[in-house]
Amino acid sequence: MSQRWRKRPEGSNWGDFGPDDQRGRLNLIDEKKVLQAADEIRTGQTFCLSLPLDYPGGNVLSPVRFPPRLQPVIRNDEPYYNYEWRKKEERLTDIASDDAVLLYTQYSTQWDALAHRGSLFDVGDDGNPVPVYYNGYRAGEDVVMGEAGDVAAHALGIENMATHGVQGRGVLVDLYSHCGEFPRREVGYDQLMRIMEADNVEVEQGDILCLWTGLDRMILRMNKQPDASLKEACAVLDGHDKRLLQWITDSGIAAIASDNLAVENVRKSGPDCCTTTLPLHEHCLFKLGIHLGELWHLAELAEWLHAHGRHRFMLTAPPLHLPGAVGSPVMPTATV
Ligand code: UVW
Repeated sequence: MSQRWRKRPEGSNWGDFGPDDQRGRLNLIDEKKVLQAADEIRTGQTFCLSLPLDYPGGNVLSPVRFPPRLQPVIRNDEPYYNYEWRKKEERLTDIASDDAVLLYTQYSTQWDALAHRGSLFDVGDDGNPVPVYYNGYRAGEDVVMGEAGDVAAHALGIENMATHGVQGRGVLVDLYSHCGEFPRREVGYDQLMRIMEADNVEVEQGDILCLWTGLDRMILRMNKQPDASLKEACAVLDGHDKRLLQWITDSGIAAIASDNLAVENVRKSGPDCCTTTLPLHEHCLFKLGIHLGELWHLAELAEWLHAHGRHRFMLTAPPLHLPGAVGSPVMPTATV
């Protein structure tokens, strides 16, 4: 029993990786797993699994997240951009530019930190649910917003991923070839197992599961002017399927990434019986410490793997080492 909780959520693994664990299932990516990943390198070819970070473009997918905005650094009261140093001293030929960026950490290709989604839960076992995150870390104490609107996750921030390195074995499941673009299919346990069996895909403990749905190609095709059809396109996992959630628990997957918006379907509300809008997020981020990667660019890798009869690869995907952030852009690289 930890000081942070007397009772843990049903189906959670809180405490299994230590009372103060902040890395969750990333703990399953150990030296042995990295060597297994290295075994998957046969040609040395690499794939960039990030969209350009100004994609998808606009705000169709999420009205509250905006494309990155670059601006010049101000130096001596003027923009330090294409700056001609001869303004200071006639003899100098230097030209210099320096920029700053307003970056919504979850606008484009990203990881969700474990501080991204929590739940009201009765950790004290006294009938009083309180807002907590994975392993009982507290909203307001560990994940805080100051009066000036300054925010920081002092626990479970993205730095816990960054310092791990997030290098391991990726396993790609090609949902696109089975589900297409329209209509959107919600893939539950039965269909996922059928697809993996048909394609001979095996997932082992400590693997990072990558689900290619084809949404990345649609996003790129729309050339930063996406329309609302994106919200109804390509496969998503069915987070309400309890057998699927149980499989995620039993499989020992270290993390899940997809090229879609949220790995699972995003609905305004779920069935009446359900107390969360995003049950797969709750299961992964809150209960099991499984990080979720979203809006990755998997298309070229998926096609290459298909052409070569493979599913596994070395995946290197550390987020920005940005202490206290609850999400981060990521530039994942696959090596085959
Ligand atoms: C959604 O955008 C719904 O998911 P996430 O918050 O994980 O990005």
